[in-house]
Order: sequence, then structure tokens, then C-alpha cells
Amino acid sequence: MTRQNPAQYVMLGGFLGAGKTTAVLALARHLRDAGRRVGLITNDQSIGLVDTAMLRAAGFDVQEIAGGCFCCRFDSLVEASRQLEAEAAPDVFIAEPVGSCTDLVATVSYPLQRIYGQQYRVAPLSVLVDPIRAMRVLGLQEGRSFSEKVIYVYRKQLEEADLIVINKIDLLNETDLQRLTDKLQTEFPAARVLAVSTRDGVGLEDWFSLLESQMTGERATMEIDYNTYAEGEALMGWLNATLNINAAEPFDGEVLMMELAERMQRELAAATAEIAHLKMTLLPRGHDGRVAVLNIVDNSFVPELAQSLVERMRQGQLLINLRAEADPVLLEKVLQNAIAWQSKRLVGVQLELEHMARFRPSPPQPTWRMPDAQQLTPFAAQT
Ligand SMILES: Nc1nc2c(ncn2[C@@H]2O[C@H](COP(=O)(O)OP(=O)(O)OP(=O)(O)O)[C@@H](O)[C@H]2O)c(=O)[nH]1
Ligand SMILES: [Mg+2]
Repeated sequence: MTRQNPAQYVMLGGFLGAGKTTAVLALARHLRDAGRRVGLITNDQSIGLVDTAMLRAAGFDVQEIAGGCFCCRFDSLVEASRQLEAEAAPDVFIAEPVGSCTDLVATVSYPLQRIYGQQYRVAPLSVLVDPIRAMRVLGLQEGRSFSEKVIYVYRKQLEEADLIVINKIDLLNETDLQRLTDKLQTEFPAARVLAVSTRDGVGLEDWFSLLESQMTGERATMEIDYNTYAEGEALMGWLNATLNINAAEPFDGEVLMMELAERMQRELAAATAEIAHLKMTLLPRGHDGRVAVLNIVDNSFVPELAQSLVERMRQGQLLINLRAEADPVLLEKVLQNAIAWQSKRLVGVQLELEHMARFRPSPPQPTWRMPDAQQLTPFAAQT
């Protein structure tokens, strides 16, 4: 397949809960409004992704790569792009990597540019940052954070960024924004630091025009210790669940979702298991594709409805994705306890667990790893 003009390939990275999917949606809408065709690619270690459901509900063509990150499933990433190409012939692909992944320039951007440079023009790598999480990790604010090896991964993500995008600046005062910007710029001098609020649409124009006008660089990739990376990633517990909901009478699905989330949050906090991201999507049957989306991005966070329903519901599906620094067995127990508690309270509403996967991510084994933009080398040959 050869195109006349290469499609743009944009990757929006960043740690769990930083706002990647919200930004994917904002960029996709911005491009669609400008008359461009957009194809989206989501990624997770398992099936049942909240992000995919949410982006599809917004009317975009989405391909999901489950069962491993982009770097380890490089061929699937290319295949997903081909599928989108056949379905929608996008001018721009926007891909969201797994939030615990790093070394994406060496294992995804450069190989893509090198092998498929005729077809794709790879944009600079953006790494989004939740400012509260970043201030805690970088020691600018008190509060619970992650353990050392998880922070290793977090910092590696920032180190390889072309653009560090401080998101959610609506949550910061000017002094803290300045302190955070200075700290990031000092510690990660190779990156350009931007400040945006994806939610309020602040700062997006400048960021998006940089993505359109520039290509990924030619610089040497960062040094990284894959053992520490694997250990850090494996400290995060992962839980994806799908619940079927059936009720005799119409009821308020959002209250159910909110109460389940609060219950889980409370039990996780009591077990000192730091939440990176707990997200839920409620898909009522027969409501014109409308969905409700709930998020929690740390233990002290007030659960937030990013999208809401207008009507009461009787049947539907609830997708739950939880990532926390904890044993996945604990995550399952917390979910089961919350379901049991909710089932007792809501007489006449049945909650049935259709699918559940819980695990720790396995050690990353990228297909390719390029030390710079020129040398194409299989990862296995370097270890
Ligand atoms: N206040 C505020 N919240 C935001 C902004 N952008 C995103 N959020 C919220 O941050 C939370 C996480 O957003 P997502 O876009 O799902 O984050 P993500 O990086 O895709 O998360 P993972 O896919 O789990 O890694 C949601 O509650 C969003 O509504 C923003 O600009 N301001
Ligand atoms: Mg996401």
C-alpha cells in the first residue's frame, strides 16, 4: 500500500489518568471540524476497554489493540492502521499507548518512520501530565505517590518526550503552574513544555499546530534499564471487568456507577493501594449510543462524571478498568465486595459479571528497538 501523501501519525502518551483519551477526542474533533479524516487506535493489556467504548460513542472509527502494548505488538499496530485505512482512509491517525508504557520513540515512532515512512509521517511524541500527580512525583507537593520503580517509569516517559504537555491547568493556580513548568523544563531540558486544559480547550491550538507542523526528531534515544522498567510496570495491578445490568424497573444508572466507584475507592484507600486510574463506562441498552463515563485519578479524587445520561435505564453494560499500585487479587476482591454490597442494596437490579481479567503487565518485549532514527534493530538482538 503506497499513498500519495503520507498520513500523519500522532501518538499521545503519558501516565495513567493524565488525560490522553480526553486529548485524543479533542484533537480528533478539531481535525474533523477542519475537514480532515481521522482514525483512532487504542491500546490495552486486555479486552473491554473504557476508552474504546467512549471514543466510538463519540462517532469515530476506532481500532483497539488488546493483549499488549504498541511496542510489543508493533505488527498489530501496523495492521490496525491498515484496517482503518481500508475503512476510513484517514489523513491523521491518533494513537493512545498504554499509560504505563515508555521507550515509545525507540520502539514505535522510529521503526514506524523508518519502515513505513512512505505511508506515515510521525509527529513529535507528546507526553501528557496530570499536574497534581506530577507535583507529588517531582516533590513539589505533599501527598501519596507511587513507589520508586513506578516513578522510574513515570520519569522515563517524561525524558523521551518531544512535548511535555501539562494538562488540567484549570486545577492549578498560576504560582503552581509556574513552579511545575520550571521544574519540568529544568529536569527534562530536551522537551518543550506546554500547558493546556483539554477540558476547557485552553492552549490546544498551539499544541495541535506543533503536532501538524513538525516531525519526530532524529536524536539518539534515551538509555533505559528494561529490568527496572519491567519491575516498575509490574507493580501496577490491572483489572478489566464487564458487568451486565438487568432491572425490573427503570433506575438511575449513574447513581449505581458512582456508588460502586466510591465503595471501591474507599476500600482501596483503606488498603493503601494508590489508584492510578479507575474508569467506568455505562452503556444503557437502547439509548441511542449515549454513554456515561466516570473517572477517579487518585485516592483523594472526588469521582467525576465526564459524560452523563439523561434518562433512567433498565438494562445495559458497565465496563470497569482499574489500574492501581496493588496486587491484582486485591483489586478483584474490592470489585467483588462492591458488587455484593450494591446487589444487596439495590433490590430488583441484577449485576452479573460477564468478563473479568486481572493481572500485572508482563515484561515489555518490543518487536524493534532503534537506538536512533536510522539503525533498525530487532529488540531481541540487543538483550
Ligand atoms: N480538570 C480537568 N480534568 C481533565 C482534563 N482533561 C482530562 N481530565 C480528566 O482526567 C481524567 C482522566 O482522563 P483520561 O482522558 O481518561 O485519561 P487517560 O490518560 O486516557 O487515562 P488512561 O487511559 O487510564 O491512561 C478524566 O476524569 C478526565 O475528565 C482537564 O483539562 N481538566
Ligand atoms: Mg485513556
